Amino acid sequence: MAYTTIRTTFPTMANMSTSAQGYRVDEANILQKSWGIEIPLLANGNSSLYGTLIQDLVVAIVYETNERVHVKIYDKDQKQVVVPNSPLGMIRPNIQEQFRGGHKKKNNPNEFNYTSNPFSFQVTRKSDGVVLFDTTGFPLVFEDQYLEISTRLPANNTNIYGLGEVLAPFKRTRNVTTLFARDAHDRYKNMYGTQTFYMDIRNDNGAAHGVFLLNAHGMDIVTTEDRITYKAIGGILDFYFFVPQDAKPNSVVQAYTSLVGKSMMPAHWMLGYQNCRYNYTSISHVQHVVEMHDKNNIPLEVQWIDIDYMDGRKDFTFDPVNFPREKMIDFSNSLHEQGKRFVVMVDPAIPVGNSYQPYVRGQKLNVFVKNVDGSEYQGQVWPGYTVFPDWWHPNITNYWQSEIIEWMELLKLDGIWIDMNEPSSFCLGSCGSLNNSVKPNAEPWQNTIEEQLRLHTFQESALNALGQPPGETRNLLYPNYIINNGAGNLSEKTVAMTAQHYGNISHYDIHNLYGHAEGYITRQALLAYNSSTRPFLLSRSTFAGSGSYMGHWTGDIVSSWEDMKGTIADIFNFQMYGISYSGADICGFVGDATENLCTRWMQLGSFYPFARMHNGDASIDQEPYIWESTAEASRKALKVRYALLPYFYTLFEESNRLGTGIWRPLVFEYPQYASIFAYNDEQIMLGSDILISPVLVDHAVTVNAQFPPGIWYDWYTHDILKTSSVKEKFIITLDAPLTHVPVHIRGGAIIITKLPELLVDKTYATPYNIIIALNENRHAFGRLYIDDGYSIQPANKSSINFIFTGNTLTVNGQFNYRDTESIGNITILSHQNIAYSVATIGDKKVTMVSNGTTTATLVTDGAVFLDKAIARPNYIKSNLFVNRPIG
Ligand code: MIG
Repeated sequence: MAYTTIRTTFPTMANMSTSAQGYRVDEANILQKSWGIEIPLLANGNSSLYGTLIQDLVVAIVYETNERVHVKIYDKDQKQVVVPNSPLGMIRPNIQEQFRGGHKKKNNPNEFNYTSNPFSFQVTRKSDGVVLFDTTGFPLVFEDQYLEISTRLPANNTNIYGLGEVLAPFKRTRNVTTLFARDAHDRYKNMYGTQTFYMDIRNDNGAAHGVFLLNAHGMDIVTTEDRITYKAIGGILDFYFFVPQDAKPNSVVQAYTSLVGKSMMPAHWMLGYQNCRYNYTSISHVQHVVEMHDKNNIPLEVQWIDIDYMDGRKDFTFDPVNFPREKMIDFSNSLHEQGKRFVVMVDPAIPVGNSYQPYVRGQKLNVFVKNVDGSEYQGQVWPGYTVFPDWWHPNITNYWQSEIIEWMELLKLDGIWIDMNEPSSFCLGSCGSLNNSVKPNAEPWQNTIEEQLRLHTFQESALNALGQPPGETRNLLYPNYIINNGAGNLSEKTVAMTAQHYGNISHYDIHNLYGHAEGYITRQALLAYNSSTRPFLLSRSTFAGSGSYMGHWTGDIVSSWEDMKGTIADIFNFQMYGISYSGADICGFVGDATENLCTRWMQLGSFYPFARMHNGDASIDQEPYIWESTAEASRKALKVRYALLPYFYTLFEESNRLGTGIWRPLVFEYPQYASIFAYNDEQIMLGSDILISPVLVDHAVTVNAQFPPGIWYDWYTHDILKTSSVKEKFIITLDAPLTHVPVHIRGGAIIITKLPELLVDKTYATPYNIIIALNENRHAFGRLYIDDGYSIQPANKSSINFIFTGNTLTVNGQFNYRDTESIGNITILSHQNIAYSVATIGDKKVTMVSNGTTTATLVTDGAVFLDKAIARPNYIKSNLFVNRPIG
């Protein structure tokens, strides 16, 4: 089939294949196992839609845990390629083994039911009898290269979140989501990573559940008001349903990450503000940029360098003129002397060349991806023709570890940034291994359009000529069902689908796992380099569970108001996928930022879980000191971030242990108001206690923000939000002049802060301050986690609860971290006038400084420590209130 025959419209895409005959249950052969049930299915006919029909299927149902049921529909012969065990670290395909822990039907909140002919199934939540997943009326299609299944949704009652990576509003509406890793940032189209998890929050009662399809093949997922249809081009239908007992959205995220992995624990410094751009022209340019941050009193914790430092953009080399080796080493040292950190980019593609040692060494170990004929697959990336490390090869750990360790040691790096790992390749097929007369210039865009087309045709026929791997019956290059890939054919702009990985795995079957696997292998390398401190790794491509290895940034967003707003939904999504350490290029990558945009973006980005400015090679400068209002706004917003570092860090510890996100949409925290908050992807809850209401519109100086009922305190002024001004849908208009970003504390929270300094360590060296923000009942609660901030296995940790009730602050928990962590100020925010001004700490009477109205501050003189003493009953006691409302 010629390239030109590839369809660009998708006639079947939005429709289900209702004409399919489906399957029937082979009732006589149902097996009740110790771990669940196995239901054999037989095809009802032999006609197929897009490939070869698979006649015999098995549906295995396992009630795996008290909050999850596993429904796995697979081919009886197990010929379909499933998500491989390694290097995923997830429990994979051996079903018996996988199911051994199962059989928890009695306690399982789900019930699985099926209809025999045509086979369909329903997953029902027992507690309220609500059907969560229902394939009734949609015949199952199971072919070697086409799998289709649909579930019915109750129209107007569902809110679907997830299914990415996609640039779209947070609440998914009528849409086709294509999942096929691609080097592009493109609204509604497939992007860098693939995430097949979704959450459904129901409007009527706020109950949430989650659904995960473990399948790494390319697919389209069609969502309409009353249906979700999956259309995958391979693998099996391996579903997990998450129904936690309390049906809360955050619990669904916890249940999902219990399967795929919890987010990695960042070190303290990773929470600092970071700077980068593509096209810093020399090391002295970068030095100047670092100095300018200092001069302008803008905190800078980490300076990054993009591929600019490389010689000819080859990994592990230095541009001899602009970024010479010695100067790079000096730069790294000087950053470290200033208490700052250094991260650089390493791309997966390795340039071909017999004098380039990383290539030679990889060849010796045989670790590069192959063509069907066994020759080296040579694509094209920044440095010209390149090979691609095969992360599944048994020698790969050995290879990548020695390259990475040497590099880390040489530059004393604090982390690695992995880009282009979709994987991205600029030509079609193994263009580098073609003969010279048809080789294009090293960079395709140096050729004329006519030349590019001619080369493309040639590359395509060369790719076709390589043929299919031995024994392959599928059509890997031109599957009949054409997913809505933004790049066109599956092999465009990436490694060809017939390229071979270790163990005769075709790229077709693991394409979506390439970046995830690189992340896993790179993390192992970083751990081999330094096994005691937490590795730092940022990846563009991700898969389910990537968060336990690495962080993620959202790629090449545009410096526009629309894209700035879009980062909120993007980051909400990645929190839900368990990749908590995520962020977007502050002030945008493509195109030029303006002062207003960058000022507002710094206010938003100051609260990204991963807060880094990054800029494109052709864009004007946008560092926070470039414009006056931006500098001012950055200093103010980053002060809030740094004050909140203990709060952020505690959230990250919870994310690492429980799986919950750092950023949460209001609907996750207040699902009881789902119908009101469902569409809100403009405000951010930082954990449960801080609400950020950024300005997302040019020239706006107010924000129409939603506030759940209750008491909210202004971060800066401690003013109480007047609930009487709450209008329809809890909307309150807040003042937000250009350099101000509204931040509120939830009444009922105790927030532990630090005094903001320009570096994370310096900030951490200040005492802990306690903000007690009372609710209507004059209660408040907060938690603080402390460890050394960098160890993988910290020897000493403190996990401290702060409870305020009955005018007494009770502090309890575990106090194993050092005893010298002192408490500075204790501030009480109340909705009632504070009348008394006396408190005791231990047996000391202390005076509270009160403004006579609703706030009071207790100054400890640094004599109170977060040690066991503070946990004594009534250790901190105050008597503050008259029960008289304000006014
Ligand atoms: O194709 O390394 O998304 O952050 O600056 C461009 C250069 C390659 C894409 C990344 C971007 C990075 C750029 N890279």
